[in-house]
Amino acid sequence: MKKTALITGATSGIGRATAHEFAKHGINLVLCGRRQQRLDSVQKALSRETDVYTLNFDVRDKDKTFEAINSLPEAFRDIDILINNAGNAHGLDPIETGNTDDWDAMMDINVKGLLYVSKAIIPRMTERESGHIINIGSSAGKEVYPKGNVYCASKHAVLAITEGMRIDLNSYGIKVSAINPGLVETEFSEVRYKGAPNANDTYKGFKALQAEDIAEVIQFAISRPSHVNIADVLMFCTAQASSTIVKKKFNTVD
Ligand code: NDP
Ligand code: 8X3
Repeated sequence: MKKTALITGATSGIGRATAHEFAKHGINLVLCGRRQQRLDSVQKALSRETDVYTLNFDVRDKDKTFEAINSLPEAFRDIDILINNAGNAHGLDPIETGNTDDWDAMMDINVKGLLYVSKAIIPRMTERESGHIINIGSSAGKEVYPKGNVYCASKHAVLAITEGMRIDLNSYGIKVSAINPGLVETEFSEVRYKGAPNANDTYKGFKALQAEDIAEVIQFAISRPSHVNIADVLMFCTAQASSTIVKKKFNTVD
């Protein structure tokens, strides 16, 4: 029987690449995001390969999140795979000058949004005693770097929540995994730097991970036999050794 995956943040970057990867493997898709045109175009591209349903909601809005997920038609209601991916960094400022709206956005989206989506999906997984939840953390969930403060905190929280989920859902046979990438070339930097013209300089001078690299690892994790859980993965591009050590062509340490 075909499996169904719900992916948050499927309009861009890692989420969209995962949707493409899953479609290749015939997995039915529920694609979530706020940008309807993007959802429509991903749906159009993938509908030739699999069944696709889209949900437009902001994960910060608890009621809308539950409303959207509870509105899924019967054919998409049983989610086998949940990819909690929606999230971003907002700003890169030292703590003393940090912007409280940025802090709210990161905690509300990356942490509370992930919890709301999970809360809406988990009951049908526990009922069926099966499912796989993959939380997209970050290397920022494993180490803290200068000016990373609140983003790092949000991703440390994602890691703690992942471990808590794995413990609490253990008796139901539900797999819980964290995939934690380092630098991935997506719209992430545009969002972090609020569309500044040099936002994409982040990825200059080295070959960053691509969204497809992460999607392939996610596909690997969800395709393991039922007795195998890939619990935690830290992924870097070859040029990256840690959050602060990146070998760049003209500039070895940033
Ligand atoms: P992108 O900016 O390319 O994608 C972010 C996605 O999240 C978009 O689809 C966006 O959709 C969605 N999203 C953002 N805010 C909300 C919201 N309030 N409600 C619903 N959806 C939202 O970035 P990435 O693909 O790189 O990021 C995906 C995940 O990977 C994030 O959790 C990020 O922290 C993590 N990550 C990224 C790394 C990187 O270097 N790029 C490294 C490590 C982890 P829309 O705007 O349509 O709502
Ligand atoms: C995104 C990677 O290094 O910008 O999570 O925190 S980093």
